[in-house]
Amino acid sequence: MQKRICLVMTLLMLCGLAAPARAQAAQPQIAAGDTVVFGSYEQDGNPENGTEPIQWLVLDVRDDGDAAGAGVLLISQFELAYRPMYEQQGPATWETCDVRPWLNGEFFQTAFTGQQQALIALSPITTPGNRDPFDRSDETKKTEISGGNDTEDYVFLLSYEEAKRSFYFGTTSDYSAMEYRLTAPTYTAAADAWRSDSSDPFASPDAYRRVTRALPRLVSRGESWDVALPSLDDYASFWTAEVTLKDYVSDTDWSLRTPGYEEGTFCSVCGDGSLYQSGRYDDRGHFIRPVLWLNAEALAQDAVAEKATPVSPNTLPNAALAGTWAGQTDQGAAAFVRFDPDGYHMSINVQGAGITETVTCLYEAGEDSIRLMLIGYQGDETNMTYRLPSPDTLELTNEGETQVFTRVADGA
Ligand SMILES: [Ca+2]
Repeated sequence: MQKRICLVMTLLMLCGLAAPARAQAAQPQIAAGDTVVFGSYEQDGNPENGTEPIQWLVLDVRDDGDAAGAGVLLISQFELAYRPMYEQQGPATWETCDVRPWLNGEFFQTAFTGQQQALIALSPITTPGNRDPFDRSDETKKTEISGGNDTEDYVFLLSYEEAKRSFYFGTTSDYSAMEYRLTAPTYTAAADAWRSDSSDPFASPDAYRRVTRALPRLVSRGESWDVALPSLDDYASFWTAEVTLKDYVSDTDWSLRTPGYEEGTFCSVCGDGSLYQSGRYDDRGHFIRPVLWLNAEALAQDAVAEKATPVSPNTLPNAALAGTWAGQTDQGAAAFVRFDPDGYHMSINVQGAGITETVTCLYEAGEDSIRLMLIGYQGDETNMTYRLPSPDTLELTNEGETQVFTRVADGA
């Protein structure tokens, strides 16, 4: 509790996650954190209604100033499949595992049209090795588990290092990064995992949808796509609902291509977004989130790939709250808080007194109240009241303590 109050009463600025609020230029602007719709794959458990469009999260943007080299790094928002990394017991690396030929063969052929395939880069892939940092044996006897030979792949899995660094989206908080790694299997993938373990019928699509409502989801607008962001209640439901994803899928780890501490094991990302570095062998299955570099040209053609527009579940009852506000922490550090005009994203930035930290939050504002959920704190929330005694002054009151902030230019 102390930590939460401290983070809130210290403040911040940053537009961190707020990429969606960025001004639109003539060409579609893409930034890490955006959502892209590209390709399609069976996801809703009903093959008769065809495949469903794939929702991708942008992890990185490469702008080489030359259209041929420009591209966006995409990871599927949801886990699209449940497959063993390799079926036979024995040493395997990314190069020799079973998921690699599946991603670059059946998945590549099924999920993308020929036109789409032509816009996916053939990426040079290097997989770093791994070694148990807690190995107590003599330094000279420690052996690194090899990541295997370099490969070239259209579709691949993230390495441990890529997963660790790719999900910050402008924050400096490891908790925020963890949170952005949250995912869930599609209904189809979850049902596959369920059937590998049980002969009982799996949850209904509606019941399953309720336990995955914490995740942003595509909504068709006819000619274009929106991505509906979860409300704070929906977001908290990932941990706090009476029935959660864990009641249907006990283990939602998604696999990485980096070896674990033993040959034939692979690192993964756990259901709570933390990284599992020691790896495990499992011939039953792991959830798969495909990754690829998409040529930037693809986004200029709506029929090939499209950026989805994020839609906030909130409105802002007092527009004057939006913007960046400067104050001070108890320790004298500069603190900035930024409320985005979408009534949803908020960030806190503290600089000084030995602290440099940017964290992102979700918020809901009423006429004089603010409900704040720190991303990465498993649905914990803080409630405060606010006053705007002048257009340039903001008073925030939390547990009887009031702090005063002054408006500054965005990005100051
Ligand atoms: Ca379907």
